[in-house]
Amino acid sequence: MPDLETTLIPPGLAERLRTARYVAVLTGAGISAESGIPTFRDPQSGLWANYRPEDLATPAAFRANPRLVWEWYAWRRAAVAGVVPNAGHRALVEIEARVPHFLLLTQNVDGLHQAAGSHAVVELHGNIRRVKCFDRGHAVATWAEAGDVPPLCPLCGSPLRPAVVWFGESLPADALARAADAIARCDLFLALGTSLRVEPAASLPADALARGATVLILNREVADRVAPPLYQINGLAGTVLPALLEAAWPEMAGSGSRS
Ligand code: BV8
Repeated sequence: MPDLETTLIPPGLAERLRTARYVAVLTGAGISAESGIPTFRDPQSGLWANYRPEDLATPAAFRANPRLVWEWYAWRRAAVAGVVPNAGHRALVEIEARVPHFLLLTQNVDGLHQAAGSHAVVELHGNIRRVKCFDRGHAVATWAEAGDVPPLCPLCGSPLRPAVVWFGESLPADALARAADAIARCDLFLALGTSLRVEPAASLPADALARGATVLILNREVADRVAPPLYQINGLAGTVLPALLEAAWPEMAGSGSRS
């Protein structure tokens, strides 16, 4: 008798994954939620309860109040430093190992996919653990915590900022090119833990569908739907992805993929 979680997975979807030639994945904050990182839809806590991320993650916010924006990112870096990947991240590592071609496009800036062992990762919106200077983009690996806030670039003296893509900033050209190539070539596209509200990433699942790929949208807000080539599952990534892995490759059952 299949257990509840494997019944979560429509049979056609498991077969599509097992026989997929090229799997492209788009992840959002929801895949890190079970590691303890609040999503952008979650209300911010503590000091930041009165701020909306989209009001802080902009060049204008940084120009207006560099200290406030720097300290918000310092708070988020500290929050990310203490967390580990979850079963959802690990399931994607297993899928990458089992399909001929795989590319993971993430909107997340927490580095947890790489920490879990994913290799083919494109950080569409950068990485909060990396820092650069505001004026010239000089990468800076270490800075003095005491002293100027934000710290200043040792090369050009401009204030340091997180190496992430802010609202109103263009995504890196190479990231966009790799995303476009994945859309053109994939036969299965998984949109996982994202509200699909932020462009241009939000359009990727529809683009993949239009090009003939099978698409899964998994988050906590869609209605369950089995309408091949579109599948929607309302569920927890940390539960559904290990179940999808085991439904596609039953030999995985009991391998601890769900722990
Ligand atoms: C740009 C880094 C060109 C910073 C981020 C049309 C075309 C192009 C641009 C636009 C356009 N329309 C509007 C724009 C402008 C803007 C935009 O999209 N605005 C939105 C608000 C409408 N886009 C841009 O500015 C982009 N730049 O296009 O350049 C340009 C240049 C100049 C002028 C115009 C255009 C840059 C966008 C990147 C912004 N940077 N992050 C930082 O982190 O501080 S965005 C940030 O927010 C994230 O990276 C992510 O992308 C987004 C949050 O989305 P999600 O990850 O989906 O998270 P969310 O909380 O929304 O949802 C969580 C989901 O998980 C939910 O569905 C929930 O149900 C689910 N969930 C929760 N728990 C679980 C779960 N699912 C499964 N399991 C669970 N356990």
